[in-house]
Amino acid sequence: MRIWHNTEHALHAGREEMYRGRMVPCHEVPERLGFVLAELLRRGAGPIEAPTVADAELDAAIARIHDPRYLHTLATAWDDWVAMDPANAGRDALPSVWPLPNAHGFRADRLPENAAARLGLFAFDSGSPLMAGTWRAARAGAACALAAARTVLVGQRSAFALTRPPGHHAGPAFFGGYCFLNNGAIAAQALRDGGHDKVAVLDIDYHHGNGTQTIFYERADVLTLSIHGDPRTEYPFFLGHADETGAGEGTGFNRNWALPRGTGLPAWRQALDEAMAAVRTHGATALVVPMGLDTFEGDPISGFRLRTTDYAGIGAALAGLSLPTVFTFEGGYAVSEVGVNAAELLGGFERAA
Ligand code: Q9C
Ligand code: ZN
Repeated sequence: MRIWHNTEHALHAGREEMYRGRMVPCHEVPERLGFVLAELLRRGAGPIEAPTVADAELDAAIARIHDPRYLHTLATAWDDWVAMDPANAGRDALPSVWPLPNAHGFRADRLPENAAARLGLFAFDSGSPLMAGTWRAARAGAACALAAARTVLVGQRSAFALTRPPGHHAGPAFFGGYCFLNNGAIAAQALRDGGHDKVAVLDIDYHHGNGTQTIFYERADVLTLSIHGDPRTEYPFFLGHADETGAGEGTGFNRNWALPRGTGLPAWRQALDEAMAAVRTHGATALVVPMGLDTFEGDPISGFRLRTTDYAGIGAALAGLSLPTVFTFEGGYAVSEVGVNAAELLGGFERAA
């Protein structure tokens, strides 16, 4: 499997996130990617390369998914944050006020001149800090996603965008859940633009892929499917229910499997089988798998009970779809196990493909 590795990922390294009224160490740490890379290297997977994508082509691919005003804010967020107060250079940027445009009559049409407020306009949580290298890291990650899509567009069976920060919570004009640019959506759109008329995104991260769902919610060409912890009790709470099936032309082209905490392999695999049946019914000719390993029983912030020995079978099942497949690296916070779990899934896919 061709693996596109973000060599700039460590430029994004948050210190703390807000959690239950206090600041706690970030879960989404650079070591996560390090463990995946080390395990893939140990197993001789690859080739593992850094993508070379022309700036203009990368910006165009990102702009197919994200709004210009959002991208401008992300690109300038750090400088604006430091300009607000020179002492801010010593701390990560986090929003602290949100306009809640649909709820409280606040206006979202004016871009505030205050850096923290500006972040609040585009953030949906207080757990996703930005720092000096966030934009560069996220942008280089989008290049991995684009390179992975191009790999399958030229005929290879599969590719893996090994990048962080992750992407599936990021929407057209919002960040959150440690995600800034939606790598899976960028890959899916690149597959569409490269000639695949019907694409499916099958999100297997523990958390609902709210960003991806929102991006494609009114479209029939990209089927979005997500298997995740029930949002009644699990992050991101405000989206991911089974009755969200798409809107407008996209009606019928979104499906969610919201499973209770404690779900183990049998029920999870039942959901996967149903989701894969939906991929077949859609007639997708290419597949994107936002791959979170936070379904693992040892994950510190999640509630499913998948085991290391379960992941190869999941990869093999996905290979049974017989589709060109792009994997993106999403969540997974049991840091020392995330590498083995990712490599098991990808290895299972490869052996069965
Ligand atoms: N503030 C992904 O797996 N954390 N994102 C909630 C701490 C949010 C997970 C509690 C979890 C986001 C890509
Ligand atoms: Zn997750």
